[in-house]
Amino acid sequence: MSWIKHLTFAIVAIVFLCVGCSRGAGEQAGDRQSGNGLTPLPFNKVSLEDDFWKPRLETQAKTLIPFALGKTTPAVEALEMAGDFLAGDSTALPTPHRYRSSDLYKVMEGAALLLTETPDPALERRLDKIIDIIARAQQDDGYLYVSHITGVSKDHDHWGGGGMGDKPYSFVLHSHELYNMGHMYEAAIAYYRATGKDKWLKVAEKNARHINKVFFEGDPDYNDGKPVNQAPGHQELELALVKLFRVTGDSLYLEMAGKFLDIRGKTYRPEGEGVMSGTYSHQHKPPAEQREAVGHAVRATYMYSAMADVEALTNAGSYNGALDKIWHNIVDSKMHITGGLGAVHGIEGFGPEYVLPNKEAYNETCAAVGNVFFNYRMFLLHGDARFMDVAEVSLFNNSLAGVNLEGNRFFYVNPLETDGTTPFNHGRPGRSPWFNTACCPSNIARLMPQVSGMMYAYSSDEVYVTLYASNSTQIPLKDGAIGIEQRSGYPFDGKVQLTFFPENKQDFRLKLRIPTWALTDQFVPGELYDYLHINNGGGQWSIAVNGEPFEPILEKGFAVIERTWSSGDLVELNIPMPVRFSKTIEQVGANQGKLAVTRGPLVYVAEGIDNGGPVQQFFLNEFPAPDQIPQATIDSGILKGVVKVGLPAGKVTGSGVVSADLQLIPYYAWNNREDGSMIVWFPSGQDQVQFVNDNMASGGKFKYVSASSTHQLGSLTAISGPRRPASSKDRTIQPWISDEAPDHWVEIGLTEARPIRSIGIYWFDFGRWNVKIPESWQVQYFDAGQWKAIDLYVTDDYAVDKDKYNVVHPGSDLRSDRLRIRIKSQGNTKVGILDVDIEYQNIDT
Ligand code: FUB
Ligand code: ZN
Repeated sequence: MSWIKHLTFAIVAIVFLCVGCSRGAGEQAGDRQSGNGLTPLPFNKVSLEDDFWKPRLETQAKTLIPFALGKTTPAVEALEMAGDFLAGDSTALPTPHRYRSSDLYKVMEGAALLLTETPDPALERRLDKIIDIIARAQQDDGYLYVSHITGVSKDHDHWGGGGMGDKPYSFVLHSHELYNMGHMYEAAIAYYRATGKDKWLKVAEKNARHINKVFFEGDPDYNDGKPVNQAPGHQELELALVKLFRVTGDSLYLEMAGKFLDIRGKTYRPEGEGVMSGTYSHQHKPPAEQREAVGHAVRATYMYSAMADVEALTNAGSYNGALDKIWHNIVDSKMHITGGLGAVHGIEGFGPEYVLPNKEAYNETCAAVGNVFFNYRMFLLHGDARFMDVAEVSLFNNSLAGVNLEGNRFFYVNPLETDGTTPFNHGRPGRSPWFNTACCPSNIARLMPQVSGMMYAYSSDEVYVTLYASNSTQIPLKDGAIGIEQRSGYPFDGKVQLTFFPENKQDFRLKLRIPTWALTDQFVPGELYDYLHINNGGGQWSIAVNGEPFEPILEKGFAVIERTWSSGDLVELNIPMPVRFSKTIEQVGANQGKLAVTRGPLVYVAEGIDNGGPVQQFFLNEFPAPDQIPQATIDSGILKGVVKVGLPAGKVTGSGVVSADLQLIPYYAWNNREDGSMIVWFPSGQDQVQFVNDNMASGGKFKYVSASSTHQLGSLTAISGPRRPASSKDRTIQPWISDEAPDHWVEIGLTEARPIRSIGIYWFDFGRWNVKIPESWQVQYFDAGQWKAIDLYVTDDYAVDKDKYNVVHPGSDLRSDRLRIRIKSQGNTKVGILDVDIEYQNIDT
């Protein structure tokens, strides 16, 4: 493998630097960098002093982390049971699950990152206790996977009986054994950096050596002693191995990351449909030969991140061609303006080029986080600002939207339009307190504290300023450390002041990122989106050094200031943030005749709550000069500090078109006050307004509904009717209620056999009449004279939660005009349903 040739060189070239070491003992080794010589300044070296990120981190510490640690307690309990099992006690066994522990690890990673910034002895003690439990759940040989260790995997009949395989590493395509470990390594590394304690890091290293033996050398206890030699179905371990290399300096881990990338698509290729296809998990070709972004978007971005990492560290050139083409394929044809990736439901992934629906967009929060990770690593690989520009757009828009401002409600799915009632977010029409698959909230928990680590990078005589926010830091250049104080109101204000305090008077090159949204006619790099020229003239970005205007040269999107620096030197960067309008290239059918509004790096939306009802009624056809557009900082309430924008608009009403003042707020801040309508892409004229609520247009949604029984208190019209329940106790809808029996069914006839995307059930239970949430349920479809169970999507379960739609997605193509919901009661009770929501695979291109 060509990259291995370069490894020795890369390792020799590693620069050992201690950048203002704080608590963590892992600092010197942890910051090593090689290859192109660009070193990221770690998050814990940047002290935030701003009004945007710092308050969010305080919310993380106060709310999100304690809340998320509470939610992930079942994973701790399961690990505890695995530890007991290994100690000979099998009285309590965990429920089988493939990746629950990964969510816990991500939350712990987030907690550890915060500890660096804000020491918290109680939190540290809590983490130490969980770390003891994790260490106890690890087998002596290093293996760590609760369901196989305790043997409960044999009871896991979900999804064809094979979600985990029947023994360790027998189904790495979907078992998530390596995915869990990757997240554990990242968390263990964060904890080591934060505290200097290495117990967990040793657990991670022991596991990594075990994996190396089993996968690449052969271990008599696994796979009959033959090397497994197969890449994981869900990427993550690869990038975590690179981190493990960075923190320990042990080249084995970098070598393993390279091997896992290079055997992918060579030693094993799934050849089924859907989640069993080669493209879903990027095993259709070896990564170095891939040219397009396909399949599951989170898995993809984690893999691309690892490729960029390995490339940066080895300089082998193995992945450059693939990364370049894939990156272009994304930004030229598959990325929403919010930085969202993975537009299509079903595979949670990339669709064909230009399929970028708005209402129907999937855009998993994790995929946006992955987009940030990938582009940040591409920046480190190439030193080119356009990658940071994509990372920034994905960070400030789709990723940040993933959590509310209070830190306790989340988006998994991130559409660019909604009517306020469609339960797009895995069963809810707005944010959800948690999810049965909790990858997204836990990803947010660890993303936010990493942001300060993406603000600066450096080489021996260059300082890159890559994201703006008030902070102070020290950067270790070859001729001495440079203290920096940055002041900025970013992302709402583009004025940035940087004061420099070099240890000695010295020469270095300062490189300030000038974002695509200010430097070009586009909001974000790529061919998809262009500004309308109609309202330009917001002013040019400019730089002053010690009060004197300065004309910098531009290098790869960075303004370069090269001089001999003295203490107190002041650089003022001014990037005006006029309100701009963007259009999409004509290949994207969903956005034709539509405009999006941006300001600086932020995408703006209109929400029903600010605009007196459904925002689908408005159109934009007036484009005032930037200085004529009202903009104000909201001074109270949950949105305090957010800059809102007002625009003249037309509004289509039942009695004609009227003028209106449309109020807009940033995309990341939507759905913080109530569930309601939202829109990003506005019709540019009255004719483009399509104000019809498809879901509610007709009285009966289905051709027919029948049931095994209907109690006299209930009615089947709840199921076929248009109303959306407010809660499982909603008495304004007459629910369907069964008679008392152990088993029930409800049958739904559909007008045609269109491909079905999801089925959601809203259970009724108001604590009386012996109506109870059922014990379990299942969806069947009618085929060749028989009722057959649908295949469930790989991460779905038949949940029985109250106050939401319990949504399942078919794991393979499902077209049927007859569905049955089979329901088992908790004993001999009645069961009740307030609504059934069936969504089709129709994409509004
Ligand atoms: O499979 C683990 C996580 O669950 C994935 O990253 C998400 O897309 C969700 O499917
Ligand atoms: Zn997720």
